[in-house]
This record gives sequence, structure tokens and C-alpha cells, in this order.
Amino acid sequence: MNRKQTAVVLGAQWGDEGKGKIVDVLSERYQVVARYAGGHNAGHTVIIEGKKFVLHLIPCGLLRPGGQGVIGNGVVVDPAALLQEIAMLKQNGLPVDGQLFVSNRAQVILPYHRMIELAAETAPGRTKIGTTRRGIGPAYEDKVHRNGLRVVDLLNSALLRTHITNACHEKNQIAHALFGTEPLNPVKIYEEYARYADQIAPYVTDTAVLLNDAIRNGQSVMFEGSQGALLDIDHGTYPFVTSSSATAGGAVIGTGIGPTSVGMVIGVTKAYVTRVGEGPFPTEDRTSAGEELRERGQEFGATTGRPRRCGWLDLPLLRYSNMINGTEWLVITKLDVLDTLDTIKVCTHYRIDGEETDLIPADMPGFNKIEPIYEELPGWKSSTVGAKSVDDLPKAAQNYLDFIQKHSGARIGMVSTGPDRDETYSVP
Ligand code: 2SA
Ligand code: MG
Repeated sequence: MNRKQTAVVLGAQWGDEGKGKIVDVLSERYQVVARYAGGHNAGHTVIIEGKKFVLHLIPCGLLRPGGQGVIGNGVVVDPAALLQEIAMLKQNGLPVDGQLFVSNRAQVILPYHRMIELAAETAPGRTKIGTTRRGIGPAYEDKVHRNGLRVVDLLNSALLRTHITNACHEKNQIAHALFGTEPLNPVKIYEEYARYADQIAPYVTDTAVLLNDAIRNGQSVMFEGSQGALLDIDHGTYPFVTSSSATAGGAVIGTGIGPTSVGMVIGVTKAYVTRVGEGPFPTEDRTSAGEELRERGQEFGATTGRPRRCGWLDLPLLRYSNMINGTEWLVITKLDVLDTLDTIKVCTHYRIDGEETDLIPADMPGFNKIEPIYEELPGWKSSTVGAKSVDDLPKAAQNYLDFIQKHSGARIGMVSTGPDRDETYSVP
């Protein structure tokens, strides 16, 4: 296999790094794009000729003529969300049939997953995670508990009916006992999901076979990450994480390819940092500077519209993320958001208990002790929008990128300076 034939493209931070746009730009080079983790909690925004598309479940690769999109086994699929997205693409004249493939081994999100998550997020005594309330966590819980419904079972009406009847009986009791929730009606759910099953069936296949065949036949494949490495269930800021493997390793498990089939790992990072939901954020800026980043960067969740918390680039976390992912090169996005700043802060190290360190705490009390050590770099106070090469950038912006490259442990291979496909340049 040629090393450039396959690549994982993923968020290096807490999600919303602009992966949607970058996957779309890079998908020109790849014939197949596969999602491997998460569900419709993701929000990937792509702007094509001024028209905005927000995809939650379907991989962005489908937006290229002839591109194939795969929803891998590691994804949790909400059938209603999937069908809505398919309908939206078709309405916009984009081809879906024959180009979208859904794993028969992916897990299905059911209404009781949402019910339980909603109740748990607001229940006293529970850690509020600030989830997207899409039922993602409870669906993965059922998967790991060996109690989940897979897409292949969704298509088997007898199995579907039994599963929903039994699961509702159990979930209704648990949710009522724990949270006083009103019971869901299994008959209604069955009827609804049986309808979805008929509509989804044409897209369902063994996507592990499809992907391995594609790679063996010399086709190029991109694995599209969702959320970000720091939201990974194992490596992220637990418990303030999502419930799937958002790191590069997730691409292997979440699609059924072998580790030797991953050619490159490309990390996407903003020129600053944002986070939605609860959880540690050492470089968060709650002053007017953070406010300015939010306004200029339009930092509101693509799925829930929630305002994102904003702050400065955190190099210790970026180095950690690059290490876990084995990142070969980085894409820096939203550089233009910094265009108006006098100075730009970058966290180079942490101070914990008076000691300068590079270690990332594993526990929340550890995170709470972090004092970021900043360097202040001069801003450039001019527009970088649409820069076509390094030479188009003001000197101070070049210096900022050099600084990131030097301290992040990965080469910068691409820079994005605006939301449109064309507002991107590659570094040779
Ligand atoms: P969940 O719903 O169980 O996955 O939530 C767990 C944590 O993961 C975070 N999370 C996200 N963070 C950033 N972007 C995400 N997708 C949407 C977007 C978010 C939105 O692209 O904008 O629209 O609000 C995403 N999905 C999950 C979440 O905030 C919790 O901290
Ligand atoms: Mg997003």
C-alpha cells in the first residue's frame, strides 16, 4: 500500500477545529471517506460556492462528485437523523444513492437513549457533562453492555420488535425509578423504527469488506474523525469526554481495517482553542479577549447552537494530542480570527504545584491546579483572509505559525484562513 493512499483526518483539540472544511478540501484527493466514531453529535460545516451545508452523520466526502461515504461500525446511528440528512442532500441535488454505505454492525440510537441521557444530565448528584443530548452516551453504554441494537438487527422486523419491547420494559422502569421519567410506548417506537428500517436498508452493507476491498484495489480512503482527540473516551479529559474513540486509533476499530492500513494521520487544530460543554480548559479566556474570539470566529455549536468557550492555543495539550494520534502533520484553521489582535497568547508549559511541567494530569483535581505559562507573540493587525501561500501572510503571522510548528511536535502542512474551500493553502 502506498502510504499516501489512506489518511486519518481528525480534530486535535476538543472538536470544532474546522474538520468539516478540511475533510472537504482534502476529499479531492480521496475516493472514499469513512466516519469511524460518534454520531449526530458531530457538526461538520462545509461551505461550497457560498452555500452552507452542516452534516452530522454523513461523511463530508459525499459532497464531491463521485465521492463515496461510509458510516463505519464505530458510529452510533440515529435513523431519523440519518434520513433527514439524506433528504437534505437530495433536495440540494447531491447524489446519495449508490454512494453512501452504512455498516451493518453500527449501533442504533433509540428514543430511550435520549430519554435516559436527558434525565441523567439534569439529575442531582450526577456529573453534568454538557452533552449534545442526542443519546450518544447511553447508546454506547448499551453497545458495551452487549445490549445494543445494531443496524443489521434493525432490518430484521421480528428481532426489532422483541428488542424494543424488552428494552423499553427495562429502560422505562430504570428511568422512572431513577429520574421519575414518563414511560415510552414500545409499540409506537417499533412502528416508527420499522419504517426507518425500510428506508435505510438500501444503504446497509458490510463496510469493513467494502473498505478493505477498496484499499486492496488501490483506491484512496480517508477516515474522517468526529469530535476531537481530547474528547476521546480513553485519552480525553475524562469524564468530560464523548463516549467513543475519537483519536486516530479509533479509525481502525471503528471501520474494520487493520492498523497497517493507516497511511497518514493529519491533525486539525484551530489557531486558538474552543470547547463546548463542561470540563477543564486551562487556557480559557473569560475576558473580552475570549469574547472577541467567539464573535470573530462565530463560535457557536453547529449541532446545538451553544456558544463555545474560547481561549488560547495550549501547546502542552496539542503535543499530547499529537503524541496519542501519531500526527504526521497539522492543519491550522481560523488563523484569520486572530487578525485584529494586538498580541496573541500561547501557552507553552504548565505550572502545577509550583513546578514547571509538560505532563497532562489524568484527573480533574490535577487539571484544576494547572497555571498556564504563556508567551505573548505580536499580532499582525491586518487581514490574512484568503492567503494563498506563506508569502501572502504578514511576518508576524508567519512567526506565529513557525512558533506553533516548533513547539507542537508536528509539521504544519496546511493553513486555512476563511470558511470557503478556496481559502486554504498547502505548505509543500
Ligand atoms: P456527547 O453528546 O455525549 O458526545 O457529549 C459529550 C461531550 O462531547 C462534547 N461534544 C462536542 N464538542 C464539540 N463539538 C461537537 N459537535 C457539535 C459541533 C456540538 C454542538 O460540531 O458543533 O453543536 O454543540 C461535540 N459533540 C460532542 C460535548 O460538548 C460534551 O462535552
Ligand atoms: Mg463541529
